Amino acid sequence: QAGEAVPPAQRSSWTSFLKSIASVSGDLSSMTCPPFILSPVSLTEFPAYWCEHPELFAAIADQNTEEQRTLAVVKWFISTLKGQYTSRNESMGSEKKPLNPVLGELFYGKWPDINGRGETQLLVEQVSHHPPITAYAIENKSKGVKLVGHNAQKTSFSGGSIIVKQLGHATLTVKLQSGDVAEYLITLPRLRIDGLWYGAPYIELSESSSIISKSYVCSIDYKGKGYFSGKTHSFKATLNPAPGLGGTLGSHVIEGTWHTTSKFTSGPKTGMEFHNVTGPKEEVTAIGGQTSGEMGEFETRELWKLVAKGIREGDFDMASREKSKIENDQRQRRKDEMAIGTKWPLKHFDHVDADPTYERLGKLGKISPATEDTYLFKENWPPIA
Ligand code: CLR
Repeated sequence: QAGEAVPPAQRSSWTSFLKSIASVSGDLSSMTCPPFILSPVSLTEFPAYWCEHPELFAAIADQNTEEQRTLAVVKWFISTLKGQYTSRNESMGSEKKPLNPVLGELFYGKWPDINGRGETQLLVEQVSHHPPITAYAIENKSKGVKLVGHNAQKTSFSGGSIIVKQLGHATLTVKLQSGDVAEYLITLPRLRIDGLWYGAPYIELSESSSIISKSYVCSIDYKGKGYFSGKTHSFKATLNPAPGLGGTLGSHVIEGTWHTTSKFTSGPKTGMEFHNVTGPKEEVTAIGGQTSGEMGEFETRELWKLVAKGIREGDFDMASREKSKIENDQRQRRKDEMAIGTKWPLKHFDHVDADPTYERLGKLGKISPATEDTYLFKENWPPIA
């Protein structure tokens, strides 16, 4: 039945929300939703999903060959998907609408050094509001592993589902003992948000994404539960040596479900387990970016404190009052900037129209578009880490 999972008092507003998303496509972030579907977490916290297995991120540095390193990168990547795409269902019962970050919103965090894996730092900045774009950097300095990326979404509505095309990409770099730097270009899968009719949205991944370095092209295909066969959250990763490198490097195929386990199904390791995320994950520890160690007014958990409290405690009047205050303040700031002809300065990133790493590696994997803009990290970590 329609709206089965929706509190009865919110059913009609849920139905009108569904009708409106069918007509407004492009950007869902600023649409008004009934309270039951609101999450108290801002999208600036999402990049932390990239490192909920800090030991796998660190392990990328500990490999001896390019083949092993590539497998370690793919294993870390696949192991992040469960958190990225199913964790709200686990923590809140369904996918929810995150808080829409304001321009300049910041989130800092870290994962501690345990068992010699080194400390990993996280920095996130909302670099655009219309459209919403989030940039992030994650670095384990002692291991020399760093991920820098940005993402935005383009949404449309099809067959009762929301289709989310992820825009943006990430680059993972690893400092090698030889002094060289290995680079991996990471693109992102497409999402389908199903279960809307019932008021219990969840994500399925579709189509494909890539991980490309100068030695390997890894293409990952995603499939959900089909009408005839197939399991939810299935994937198949195919790793092939980059053009011209065949013969020296091996090919591998890995299959499984990204929220549980997978194994090698072709290549020298056939039959061996690849990834396993049935165990615990490590959530990020949020830290303040001020010299004092405190959180500034634009840091996510400080900025949204009262809105989040309202949503968590069911005080939606307070939530919407506090949200309006933030939005009005933003409008005023933009007006003032217009009046004096200035622009909000980004703190940690510089926008560039083309990303040479994307162009160079993207060509090896024949990905489209051939070029993309990007946000270069200024390497200015906050004083407290
Ligand atoms: C953000 C980048 C992360 C992966 C990720 C996971 C969930 C996505 C989110 C991204 C973007 C915003 C998103 C969300 C799921 C629902 C939400 C698409 C891609 C939309 C804006 C809210 C839709 C509202 C319904 C749930 C009613 O690495």
